Amino acid sequence: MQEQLGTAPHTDVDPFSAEYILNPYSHHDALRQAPVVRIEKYDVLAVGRFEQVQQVLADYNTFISGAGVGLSNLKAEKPWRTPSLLLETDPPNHTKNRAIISRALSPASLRSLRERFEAKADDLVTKCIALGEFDAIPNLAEMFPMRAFADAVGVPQEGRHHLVAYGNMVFNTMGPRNEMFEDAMRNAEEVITWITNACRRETLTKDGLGAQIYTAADDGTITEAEAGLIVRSFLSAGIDTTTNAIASALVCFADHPEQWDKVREKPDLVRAAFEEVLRFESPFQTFFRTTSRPVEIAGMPIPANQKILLSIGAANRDPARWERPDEFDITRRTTGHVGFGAGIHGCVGQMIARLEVEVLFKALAKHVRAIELCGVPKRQVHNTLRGIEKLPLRLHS
Ligand code: OVP
Repeated sequence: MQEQLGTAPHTDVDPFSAEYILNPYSHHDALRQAPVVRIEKYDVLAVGRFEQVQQVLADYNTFISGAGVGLSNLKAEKPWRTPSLLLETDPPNHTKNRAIISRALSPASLRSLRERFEAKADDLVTKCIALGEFDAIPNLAEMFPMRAFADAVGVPQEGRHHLVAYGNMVFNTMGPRNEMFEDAMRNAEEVITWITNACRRETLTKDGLGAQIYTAADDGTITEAEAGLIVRSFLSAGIDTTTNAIASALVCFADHPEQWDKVREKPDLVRAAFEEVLRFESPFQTFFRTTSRPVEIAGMPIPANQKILLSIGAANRDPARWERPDEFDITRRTTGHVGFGAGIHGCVGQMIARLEVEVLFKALAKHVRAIELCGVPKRQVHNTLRGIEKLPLRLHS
């Protein structure tokens, strides 16, 4: 008789149910009850402990991205778009493409963006103050990346709202085919047409990050089509993530006015505060890897070709890794949080994300004494992102 090795305990937690999404933190203990758990509803494995999430992210040869980072296996099911040349691919192709986009996002490349971001942040904050009570999602959290980041990439002004819709498509389709998935894809054709056009060399401004990717096509390192797909990654990953990070940061500071006071007194704390926001309310809550071979996680045997859900949100609040994990504290040591992922697929845009948030919140610190919540924020029910749909605020100057 064959002895059964340690098997993953089953859980009926559904990370893609509205109930979970509205309050993921009350379900994370169930995901962290063992190094690996089996989610019955989708018949996938999940890791939520910091140690295992870290381990899976580090071992990119065993836990691959090339079968997609959503629930669906892109090698078995036909994907709705050409897979990303960065997110949904493995070495050696990943390595080559990553080098190209890394160069465009290098510190030297970003240095020249700061002043332009500062002017936009100052202008936007002044306007938001003048609005009195306003919805900070369209007017601030979306508006800033939509101006700062989209200008930096060099995409057309006209139709930029498609960027938010596209982000919703890309991130919601990482989950199961539920209502959120279908809702996000409702207008897919029109959105894809706009995005595809925005990624073309002829459409992009001559001096932006997008145009910089095409220099790799000019020297023959990649094809013209590959350059377009790498530009598409900017537009897929660069808006909704930052938008929801900004929205969460606003809520954190509205809920913790004493910590906003600290930032106002010492605006250089903004960068540390942002890392705590990413730990406390990780925008990219869940994604998947797929095993390329049979492997063990903490002694539990896992077959090849197995989808594994990584709960970034649970790892970033794992009590085994963090003291007072459910407390928002901008003075804590946040080093090692996995809000930007880790390893070879770790967020390639993290420096531009940090720059955007630093500049925006420094402008807020300069002009705004208090961030007042004028109602309960309305959560966005979203398969992957920790999203906010409506955020009634007043900024007191
Ligand atoms: C957060 C990310 C997310 C969504 C799309 C892509 C990347 C892409 O490369 O298309 S990283």
